[in-house]
Amino acid sequence: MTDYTDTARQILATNDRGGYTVPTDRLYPFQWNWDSAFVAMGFATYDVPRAYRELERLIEGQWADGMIPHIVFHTPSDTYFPGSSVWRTHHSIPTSGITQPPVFGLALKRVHDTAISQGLTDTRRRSRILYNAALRWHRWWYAARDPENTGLVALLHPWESGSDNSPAWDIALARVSTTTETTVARKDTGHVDAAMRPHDEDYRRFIHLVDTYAACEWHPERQWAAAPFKVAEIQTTAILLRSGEALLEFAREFGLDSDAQQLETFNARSRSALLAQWRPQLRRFVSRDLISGDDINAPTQACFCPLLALDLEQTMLEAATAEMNDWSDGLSVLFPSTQPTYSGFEARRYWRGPVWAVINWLLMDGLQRNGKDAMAEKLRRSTVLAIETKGFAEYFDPLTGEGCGGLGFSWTAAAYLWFLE
Ligand code: 2M8
Repeated sequence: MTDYTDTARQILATNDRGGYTVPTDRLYPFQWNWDSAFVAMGFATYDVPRAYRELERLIEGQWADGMIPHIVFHTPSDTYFPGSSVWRTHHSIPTSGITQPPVFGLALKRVHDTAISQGLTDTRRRSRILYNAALRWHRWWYAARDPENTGLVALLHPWESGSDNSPAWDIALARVSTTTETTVARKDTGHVDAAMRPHDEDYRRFIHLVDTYAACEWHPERQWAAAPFKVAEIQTTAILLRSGEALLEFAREFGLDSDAQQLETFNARSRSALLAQWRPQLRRFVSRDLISGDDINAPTQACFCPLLALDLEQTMLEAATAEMNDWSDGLSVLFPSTQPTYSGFEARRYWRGPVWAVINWLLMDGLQRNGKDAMAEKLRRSTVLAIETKGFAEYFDPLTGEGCGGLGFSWTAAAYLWFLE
């Protein structure tokens, strides 16, 4: 065990708020959905019961309709905007009203498999409760966010992608009004350099969307009808499908035939829908703007996330990995969240170029699935080196390798622990 493994564990311990982990102190003082899924996999490398606990605390916030919200506000804090009063969700445990990428099913499977291999007691019971929650959430995704059964699930808010201000949303988000009845009192720029964060105008649009959906009382059908931002998204769909595969394995293990049948239908539909988003001339996958009906051609990391859940035929695989190699040329750290030669690329501004350890985790998984082990290893080494040189930053500048955003960051620590396994 290296010193950095100890440091990574120490970061998770410091960010522990009683069975759940905040992404980092002050900047993000609550429980975030996909952060916790990654954190659970990090905990699984040395403390499986704590890994279960992370997921159990997250589903305390699950809604009656199955949605697992993107933030659970377990304990009040005034260091973050937008806090629970802005969301107006009126949920018994305060939560936000939108969701985040469903890494949960995938994380649960890894925690479960580790627990089984260690012969831990109570594993099946704990996994079964979490499986039920995950399945309800997947049903919500397909009912609420793909009402026409296309196989691609849609996002109604950029925050649902986890890649908040990605250039992928530039065109769709520009249509959203900047007017809002809420006072936009940002706290993030008091914690980190404003030049690394989304612009004020983005925030006004983010909050306009919150106002719009709060006015729909967070009812999925009313939101679908009112949404001024609606993107059928490939990264989220790929994650949903990958987690759907994990849930299908659970359903079979638990002997739940009708669940298994339903999951097979969900998975098959998403698999063919994702494949249809491949664009050979671009050598990548694309999302679709459901309001304009157009492909979203902005080159971002999401374009390669379908590898996570698809077994690509050779020509596609070679084309996608050649494209990934082109983007990586001359960088200090891989893999950039936007193609460095693209006009919208910004090396340090949040999701517009920087490297995120958890995205590398997903890309590595997809590359390994498709037999591209050497490339996966390149990503792994690059991430580990960046962390060992610059610390457990929220993300990294791909040009200089500099650590940016919040420090002592939970998902970077979790990724490091997983990468060193
Ligand atoms: C960032 O997003 C939040 C809003 O959800 C924010 O900027 O306030 C994103 O990086 C997101 O992917 C992440 O889950 C969250 C907490 O780490 O921070």
